[in-house]
Amino acid sequence: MHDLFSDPINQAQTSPIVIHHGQGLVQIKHLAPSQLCLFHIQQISQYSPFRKMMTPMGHPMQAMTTNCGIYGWISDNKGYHYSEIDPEINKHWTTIPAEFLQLHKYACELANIPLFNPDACLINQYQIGQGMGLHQDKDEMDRNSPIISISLGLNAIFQVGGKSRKDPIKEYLLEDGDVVILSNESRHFYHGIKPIKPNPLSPNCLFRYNLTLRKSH
Ligand code: MD6
Ligand code: FE
Repeated sequence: MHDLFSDPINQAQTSPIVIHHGQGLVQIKHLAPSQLCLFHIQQISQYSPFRKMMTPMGHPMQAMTTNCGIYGWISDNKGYHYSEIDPEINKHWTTIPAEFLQLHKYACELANIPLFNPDACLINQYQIGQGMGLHQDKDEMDRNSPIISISLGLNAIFQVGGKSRKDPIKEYLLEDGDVVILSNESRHFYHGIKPIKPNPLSPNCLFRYNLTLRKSH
């Protein structure tokens, strides 16, 4: 079958590099075809627009978010949870594009982790200067299922600590097209994104996007 990743031209451009950082944290460099992913994000955000969620403490999150999949991650007066309905439009979220699922499958194979079926894809959009505070992802019913994350656009510094907020933090550079997998122990680690910096060599690149493919139920 012809697909994105069996195309020799595409493979020659991307030639992914798998880096095992330990404790189930895997980074795959140059995996995602960025233009195609950005096209899908644009389509998804025309249906379910990017919006600012509130934290349970009542503060707005810095990044804007939307979702695709059976479930979407939202925050409202009930706190953080997954919902089948996008409350902005009162409709189901749109489906996860086939190419995201293909990318997810390929990333699981390369990282040698068991394949799972994502039912939720959270999309974050960061402007320059915005970041995300240290947090653990624990709103999923199956908290042991890995999370696959795809970085697009501007670079980010990904901070990863441990199971306690006080644990020492390591920093990893995430570039356009990089995939990160949090599995095993690292699935439960605190992590965050430092404020995004502009790229002086690409002054027209104004955003970073992050897709996370999850099994929420
Ligand atoms: C981001 N990522 O990269 C934020 N969570 O913008 C996350 O919060 C994240 O990259 C769980 C698993 C992987 C991640
Ligand atoms: Fe997270």
